Amino acid sequence: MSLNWGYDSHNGPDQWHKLYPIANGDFQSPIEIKSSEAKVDESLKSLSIRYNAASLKSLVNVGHSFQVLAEDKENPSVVSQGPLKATYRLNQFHFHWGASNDFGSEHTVDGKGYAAELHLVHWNSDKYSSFAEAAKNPDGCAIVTVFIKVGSSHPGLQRVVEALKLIAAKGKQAAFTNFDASTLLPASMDYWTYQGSLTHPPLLECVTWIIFKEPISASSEQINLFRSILSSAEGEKMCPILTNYRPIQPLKGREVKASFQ
Ligand code: GRE
Ligand code: ZN
Repeated sequence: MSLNWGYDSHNGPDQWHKLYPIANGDFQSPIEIKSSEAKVDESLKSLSIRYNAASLKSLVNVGHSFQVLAEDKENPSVVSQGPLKATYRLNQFHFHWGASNDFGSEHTVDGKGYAAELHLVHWNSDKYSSFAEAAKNPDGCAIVTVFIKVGSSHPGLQRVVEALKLIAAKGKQAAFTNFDASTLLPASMDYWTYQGSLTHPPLLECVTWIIFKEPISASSEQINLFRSILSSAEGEKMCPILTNYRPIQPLKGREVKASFQ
């Protein structure tokens, strides 16, 4: 694998194990959710999400995707309850997508993928002092996940996609404040949960995944704008990020729980 991992054939998901052997570990993500095999768990509490619009700060092009970064020290946005035994702070959110609207989500449900997938990435601030420290532990991170299907335009997402022109090239950053990330959540709080990993290097097995059953809709124009951001830096040959999802990984005996019947 070349110096930098990515999603091309020479540096993509099939190559990652060479530098990150945990790629073949027992708790890797994403997975296919088989809805009929998910175990309904009556003891799963409903999720508590308390997002604070003031905690979002900036938008950054990280070369393989873009991220909306949160201030996670003071007045953080948090998630707790559900399968979680602690309070987890929002660190950033980002999306995964594909070259066409037929695929692009990382997780799949009963063999079906969605056009895109939103990851709201949180870390356990009751036990750890930073995202980096938390990510070394199985109870370190919680990623709240929302599937995105193609349909009507999403008003909450519109502010995000309109700002992408400010960060077209790798390494660019722009202010992105006063955004209520809860506008990106579906109406139903029904979810699946399982224990897994970050879906790109370093692929650490630190994630309690919380995956909402109900997708949100975005227009094909909005998803097209994801595909307009570049993996190349300013002045380099322009290279749009057409795809950035990892294929599904083996379940290896893990249990997927459902919060709903
Ligand atoms: C991921 O989703 O794979 C991820 C993060 C944050 C840091 C590293 C990482 O969400 O791999
Ligand atoms: Zn992700």
